[in-house]
Amino acid sequence: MSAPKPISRLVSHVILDLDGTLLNTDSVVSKVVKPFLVKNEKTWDSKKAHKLVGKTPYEAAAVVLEDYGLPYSAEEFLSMITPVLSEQWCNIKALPGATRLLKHLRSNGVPTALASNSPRSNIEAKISGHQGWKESFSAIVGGDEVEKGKPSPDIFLEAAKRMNATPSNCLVIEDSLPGVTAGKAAGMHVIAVPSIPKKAVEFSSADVVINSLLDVRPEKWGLPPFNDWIEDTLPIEPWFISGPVIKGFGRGSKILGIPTANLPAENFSDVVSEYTSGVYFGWAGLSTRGIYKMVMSVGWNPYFDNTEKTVEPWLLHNFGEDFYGEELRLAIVGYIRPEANFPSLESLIERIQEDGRIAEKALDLPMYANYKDSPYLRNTLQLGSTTDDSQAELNSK
Ligand code: ADP
Ligand code: RBF
Ligand code: MG
Repeated sequence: MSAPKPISRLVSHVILDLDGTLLNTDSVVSKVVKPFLVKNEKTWDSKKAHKLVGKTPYEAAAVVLEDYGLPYSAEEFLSMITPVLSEQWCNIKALPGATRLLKHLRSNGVPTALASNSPRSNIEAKISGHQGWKESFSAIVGGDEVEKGKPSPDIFLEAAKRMNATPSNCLVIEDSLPGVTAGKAAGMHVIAVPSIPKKAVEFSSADVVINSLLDVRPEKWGLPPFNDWIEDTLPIEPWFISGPVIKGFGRGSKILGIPTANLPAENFSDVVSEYTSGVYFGWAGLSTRGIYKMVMSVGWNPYFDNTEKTVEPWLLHNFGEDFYGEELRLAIVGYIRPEANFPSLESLIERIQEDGRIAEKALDLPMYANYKDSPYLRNTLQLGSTTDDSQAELNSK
């Protein structure tokens, strides 16, 4: 997280972007584009996916066609892809912290608008899949309702106008560079939540850059604070992942004295990509050994500046041996903090030890302890990320 600039933090209204800020639209786009590429004898390259973020459909189409050398015009490509995509609009998952933020703003009477480059009808379809979202907005502005989309300030100015708000009293939350540019051009305060990893410097025009909506601190802007933190932890909608323990960097045990049982991130990229980087905790099941408390980091380890996103669970138990290849199942139930950089190895180690103490203690609270009995943690037959069924089974417990 970058240090916030000194600003007069008094806002009365909030304006939110939709795709990439509240919704994980990218994963749906890649789910649709992937099979299309296969049909055209090409392979989807997840490393190129970030190039589509914040683009209009036409711009994104042009990028895909060029990157993969496809023999279509952007219009032809869009006419083939759009019907398939449209069917998926109501199935896009909320990003971590999105529903929590909307509920908070609504229950505290903070007028909130939705301002998106996508056409109004698509916005309606996309938010229809999320209970309580539509009612959270006092105004919704689509790209087809103004003359120019982001990076032009029009959409944000129109949203402010519809809420009878002064632009300088508005707080914009945006994941894309065009969106941040538009918010600043509108004379508003801007929080950037980049969906493109490791590009925080490019967002320097924003007032503050955060990792995920879980890191929004409304009180910094003169808005009512969240009151759902419990003993330095934030309960989340649990997520479940599993896989064989693979070789990591080998430095956790050696340099930090903190071994992590890495999981193959590509096995559940659909789940992990949604859950942005950060330090989380929960329960870990090892088929032949038992169930243990666990604290983990997801992301790029800023201290080591990794190029690959990794999932690194540290089981709070002394095994005294390696267990590579064993099936590890995780129930992730809470959030602690964003991944950070540290001035020294000692301060990184001290912070991870502190995360361990926080997780150790929090997991005894009934709200987290209950998940220790999740059938998912013991079920060794089912591989990969969970289906909705196993999640429903768990939630009904
Ligand atoms: P690093 O030391 O960087 O995490 P690896 O990920 O390759 O390197 O190896 C660490 C290994 O240590 C894990 O894969 C696991 O087999 C083993 N291990 C032993 N104790 C623990 C523990 N308490 N938590 C996680 N992994 C552990
Ligand atoms: N690495 C970082 O660079 N920044 C962090 O904030 C950070 N937090 C971590 C928190 C926990 C609970 C764990 C287990 C690891 C964390 N690490 C962090 C990752 C650590 O650098 C990694 O496990 C080692 O590099 C071993 O691969
Ligand atoms: Mg490891």
